[in-house]
Amino acid sequence: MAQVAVIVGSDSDLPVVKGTVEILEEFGVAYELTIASAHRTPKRAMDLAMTAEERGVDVIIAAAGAAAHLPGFLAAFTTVPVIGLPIRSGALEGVDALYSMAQMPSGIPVATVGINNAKNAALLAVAILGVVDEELRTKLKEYRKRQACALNDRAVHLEEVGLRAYLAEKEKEKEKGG
Ligand code: RP5
Repeated sequence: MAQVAVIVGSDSDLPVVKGTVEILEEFGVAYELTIASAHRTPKRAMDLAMTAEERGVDVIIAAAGAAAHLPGFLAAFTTVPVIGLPIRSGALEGVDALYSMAQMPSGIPVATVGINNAKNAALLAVAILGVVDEELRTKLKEYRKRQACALNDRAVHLEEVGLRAYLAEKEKEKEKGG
């Protein structure tokens, strides 16, 4: 059974959501991934939200761009926590989606991460699941330790080689696609 339901408003959101799914897989979180739109397929979106609890879903991640009503729409039909992932798209480049999610009227909250911040949506889901799942909580603490070590290593290296050499190395890495 899926612990997390990842729902995207359109298949055009999938390249961004790949980053969410990768983190969920890294943590061994069971997830389901599907497409439903608050505007184009509202009945399908409503059904997914209404049955989330009985499907065993503990967190919903809803990704959408433009006037993105999907997370708020889903949240209206379930008490399962909803994380909104605003997708960068269209003339306003995701600011519209960010506001649509973060500025939910009082009473039905949507936890909102940054525009295209697919990774944070998954990490927040893991943290929520970790409230009652000790193994997951431990994995999250280890993940953060690894992250901190990597940053400390970079700081030591910067101090050793100096700004110009450091930036040149980064540039080379970028060229190599690293
Ligand atoms: C939203 O509109 C979707 O979530 C997507 O981000 C955006 C554009 O959708 P498409 O026109 O690419 O299907 O509903």
